[in-house]
Amino acid sequence: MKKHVLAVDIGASSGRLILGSLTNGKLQLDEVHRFENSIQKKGDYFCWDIDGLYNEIKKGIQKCTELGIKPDSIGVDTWAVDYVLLDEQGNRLTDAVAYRDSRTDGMMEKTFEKVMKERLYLETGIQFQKFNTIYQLMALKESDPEVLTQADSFLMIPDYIHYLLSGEKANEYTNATTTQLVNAFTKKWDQDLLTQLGINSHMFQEIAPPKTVLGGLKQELVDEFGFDMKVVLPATHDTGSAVLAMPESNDSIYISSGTWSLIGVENNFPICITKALDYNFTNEGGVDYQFRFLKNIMGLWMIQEVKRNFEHKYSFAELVELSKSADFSSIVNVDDDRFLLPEHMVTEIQNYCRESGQQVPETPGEVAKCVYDSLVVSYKNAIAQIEEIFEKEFKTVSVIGGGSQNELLNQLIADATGKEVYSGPVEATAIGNMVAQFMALGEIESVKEARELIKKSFEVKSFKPNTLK
Ligand code: LFR
Repeated sequence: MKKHVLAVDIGASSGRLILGSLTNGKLQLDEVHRFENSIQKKGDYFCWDIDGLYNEIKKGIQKCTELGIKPDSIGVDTWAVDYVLLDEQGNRLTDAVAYRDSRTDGMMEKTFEKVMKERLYLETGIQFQKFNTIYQLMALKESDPEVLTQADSFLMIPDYIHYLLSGEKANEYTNATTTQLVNAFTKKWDQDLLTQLGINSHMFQEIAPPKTVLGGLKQELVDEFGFDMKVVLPATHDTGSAVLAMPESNDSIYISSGTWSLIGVENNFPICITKALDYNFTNEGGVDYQFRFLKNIMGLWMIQEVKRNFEHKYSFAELVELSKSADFSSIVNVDDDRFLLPEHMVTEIQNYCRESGQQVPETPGEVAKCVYDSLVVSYKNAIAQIEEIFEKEFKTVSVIGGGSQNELLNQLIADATGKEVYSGPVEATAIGNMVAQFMALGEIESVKEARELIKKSFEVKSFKPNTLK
């Protein structure tokens, strides 16, 4: 019988349940359910509506039964770093506070008073972002210390959803690394670090690698849906799943393009040298203990917010078209923290231009052009840093994920870098999630086989540079 896996892929602006099956030697995708996601202010903090997300997942599973399909397994991936704490009965002690919330302001500096920055990097290999879980936990320690000491379990967002589905608790490895609390060499929670920071170490679960079968559905869910399926850990960090789905090439730099642009290369060991620290590159854990040596660039979040500021009057495609006819050249530093969660993105971009003595964008086309051009400047800088660290030139850039559909951006990257750009697969994250499940079910043997299958199944487009550099 043909096997079906159900990939639950939740991003900052939407979530999807996509069925995957292997048909005639190709991977086939069928979207069964899609829903909105966003951060909302709850009390003092911006939070994710975790109960709402879980309900949407249940709706999606229900839709499978309506289609007459009983998937063999399910696995969830989301953005990284965010978590909930549970008491002994499995009740939530904290809301799912969103990483863009300002509670972590100043926490990085306070943490460095207890642990040297260099030591943190040498042992975890993780970039310094003020929203990393480590700083979120330090913020909680300041605001609600008793909650932190009382907590029985720490689960990241996909871990928590897996727990709601199966009743089993585990901290999945790829996402756990983004906490900046996992030792990059032992792949275990860094106990010394936890002690030094005074973070309750009992709440952490065993770290489980992707492809682990957590168990089946909880009995009450089996009764509700009328069938059981395996709950399988994919790379629960969406970027880990996306990069797993990258068509193979040793000479390519990837950009996993979505709300964030994650730009880097795959590597089989962590690079924790001073230059990587200075340039703030990360070494996030991947499937089969590969590492993603990459950098976070603010990404399409900026254009999503711009679209919202113009009250969704223009679609993404229209913003691209308008930008093409704009005669405008101001550049902002997209990686400035001021763009993480500004009250109004367009105003923030305008203020930046004004403060830096540049022309201020006024029309939607000018604002969009400013965002695209500025992103490309940041990509180009990151590529130069990667090439400096690796002491080699990479020949191509592979853009994967939803943002790879932006052909203007792909062409701008090709033109700015002088490298050929490949785009696709668009659904990289869901595909990566699925192939991990298929590997766990014994349907796909290895990552190599998975990537060959992906290459055969999905279209990849090429963009050649217009000005050879
Ligand atoms: C992308 C992503 C990035 C991570 C950021 C915050 O969706 O997972 O990899 O740095 O979100 O969690």
